[in-house]
Amino acid sequence: TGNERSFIAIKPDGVQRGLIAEVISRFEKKGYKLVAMKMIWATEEMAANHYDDLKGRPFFPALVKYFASGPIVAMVWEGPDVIKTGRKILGATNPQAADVGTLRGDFCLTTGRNIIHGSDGPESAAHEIGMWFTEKECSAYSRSIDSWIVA
Ligand code: YYY
Ligand code: MG
Repeated sequence: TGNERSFIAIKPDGVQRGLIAEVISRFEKKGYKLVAMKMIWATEEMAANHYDDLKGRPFFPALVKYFASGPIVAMVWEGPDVIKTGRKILGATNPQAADVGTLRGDFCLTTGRNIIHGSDGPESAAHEIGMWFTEKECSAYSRSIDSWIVA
């Protein structure tokens, strides 16, 4: 939980709907540090690999098509407890169950178009970061404001 990293991706619907800045803003204002970011149009193979733990679920084919339906914004965010807290910022998987004030609670309506992905644990975070980014693409840097954010 100390200085963890989480993989966060704005899905194709979030990009199409103009929610890139809104998502970045929530994580940035919270105090988390953006250490990698790129826009990428995933192939269905990449989408299937990203969601390989869900292979065999009835919604898997539709999920893969949705995730590969347009460019996504892939990011790595760093900071204390960013995996668990990041999931709270996203809100519940089903937007109808997501609390108001969360990204999914505020900006979307159905599970099949829930605008954003976030790693659900340390193992998936490591797998996903390694899948989407090289080590060199993740910048380890400090900000002069860090001591005003973390103590
Ligand atoms: O991590 P999170 O995105 O919140 O949910 P997962 O259970 O990992 O499922 C990934 C993705 O699959 C979800 O964001 C939407 C889709 N999905 C679905 O379409 N229908 C379901 N019943 C469950 C998940
Ligand atoms: Mg998940």
